[in-house]
Amino acid sequence: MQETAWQVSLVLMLMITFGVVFVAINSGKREEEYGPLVKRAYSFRTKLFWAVAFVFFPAMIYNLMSLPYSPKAAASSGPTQVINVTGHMWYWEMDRDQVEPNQPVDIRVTSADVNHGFGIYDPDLRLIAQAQAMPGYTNVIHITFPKEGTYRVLCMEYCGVAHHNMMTEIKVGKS
Ligand SMILES: [Cu+2]
Repeated sequence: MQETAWQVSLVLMLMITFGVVFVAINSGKREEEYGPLVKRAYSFRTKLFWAVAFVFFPAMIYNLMSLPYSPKAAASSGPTQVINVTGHMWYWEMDRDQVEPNQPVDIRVTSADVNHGFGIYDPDLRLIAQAQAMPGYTNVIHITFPKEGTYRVLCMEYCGVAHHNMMTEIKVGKS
């Protein structure tokens, strides 16, 4: 009985050994077969990277160019007009909403409660300036409005359920 168990065990162990050796040899072969395939895939990935870079880099530059990094220095003269702005949930409080065109304006932006975003859009609804409205701190926007018209102010920082209602206007024109 013991003799039989030993022989069966030996046969099973040999089968497992052959199995392991078979797999080891085969997987080595497979690696060789996959080598060129992997190389091709990697070179495709490299090409794809450069194709994407060449397409998206100019597109990114083009898109970022229209952002108002610094309001264009328009010809301005005369005294600086000051608008004091306080953001509240959910409205803008401004001590004036009308300014002269082609005269410098300082917009002093703060908040009474949470962070808001004070974004000014020109009559064509292009963002021309923005500042963070922060409680306990005043950010100042130096700007000169070149065109007469109604400029819209929208909140650019999500500040609660009625965030979308935080709109107001600045009228640029002779008083
Ligand atoms: Cu908001």
